[in-house]
Amino acid sequence: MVRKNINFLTGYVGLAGRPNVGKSSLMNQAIGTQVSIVTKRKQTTRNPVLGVFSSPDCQIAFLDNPGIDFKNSLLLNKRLKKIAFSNVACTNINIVILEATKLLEDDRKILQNMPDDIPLIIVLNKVDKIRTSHQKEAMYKMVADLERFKPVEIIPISVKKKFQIDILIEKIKQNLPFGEALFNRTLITDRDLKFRASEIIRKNIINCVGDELHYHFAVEVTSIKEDLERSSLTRIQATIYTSKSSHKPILIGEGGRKLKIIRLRSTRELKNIFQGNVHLSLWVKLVNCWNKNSALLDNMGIS
Ligand SMILES: Nc1nc2c(ncn2[C@@H]2O[C@H](COP(=O)(O)OP(=O)(O)OP(=O)(O)O)[C@@H](O)[C@H]2O)c(=O)[nH]1
Ligand SMILES: [Mg+2]
Repeated sequence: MVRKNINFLTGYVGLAGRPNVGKSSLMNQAIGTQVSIVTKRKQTTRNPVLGVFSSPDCQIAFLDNPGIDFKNSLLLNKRLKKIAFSNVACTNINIVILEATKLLEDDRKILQNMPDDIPLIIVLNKVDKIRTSHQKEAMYKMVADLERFKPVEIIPISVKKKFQIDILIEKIKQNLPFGEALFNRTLITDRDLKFRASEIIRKNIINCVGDELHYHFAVEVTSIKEDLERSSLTRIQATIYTSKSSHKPILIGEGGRKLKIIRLRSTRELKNIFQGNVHLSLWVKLVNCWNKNSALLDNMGIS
């Protein structure tokens, strides 16, 4: 018989919601470091990312998921939706994140599709955007409307202002089962350095290019090697896949200027992860319709 540790609370918490509502921001804030990339563009998260919060009396394993978009019919998007829903089917608690300023049809659909047998917390993020009494009233109406999804809690928060994150953690703890820690208490994510490096590069590309490119590129780190001659130098090689030849010059920029900015910004962040100097080489490669190519999506772990 497996004995439960009655002094320790532990479990998986799934994060679900439309793209751009702040799922990754919330997880990073809760665990106190950036393990999942955040940008102002939709569908930043493509692969689920585990982020572990550990304290003396509990361990919460957050599962950050891709944003769920019911309208986009691209193969990439269909896979992201499937990944997100399958990940919230095997958790101890789920959190659906909404924006406090609006409740959209997709929010309702997501709530309707959440598993009935797993406790649900609804979080209304970005309350810092609520300024007028009219907006406040609309949010109260929204809360009343959301009661029919039978959440165990509805909590307004602002990740940006760090408002009520501690209360959310307390509510999560109240709904967690007793048990032994799931992971070593020093672990913050199960994602390897290749994945984390490719995500940092992807974030810096998203921030440097316009919306027209956002859904049309992917990053693969092909090699990470320690330099044997120069200690504390890591050499990283990565390929940026793009689906249209017209996108290549946009990514590279005049005289390679854009790619240089991406490389410099990424290198700065990679130094923190690799705790030393980093030399990053980037290549841009044309792969027609990579986001409709099931073999390539499989390779990137989006299956
Ligand atoms: N004003 C405000 N902005 C926020 C807050 N939380 C997150 N954001 C911003 O919302 C944007 C999207 O945040 P993400 O954390 O990437 O959202 P996401 O839900 O993970 O998005 P996908 O990965 O695309 O599904 C970023 O620009 C964040 O800085 C908040 O509390 N207030
Ligand atoms: Mg995200």
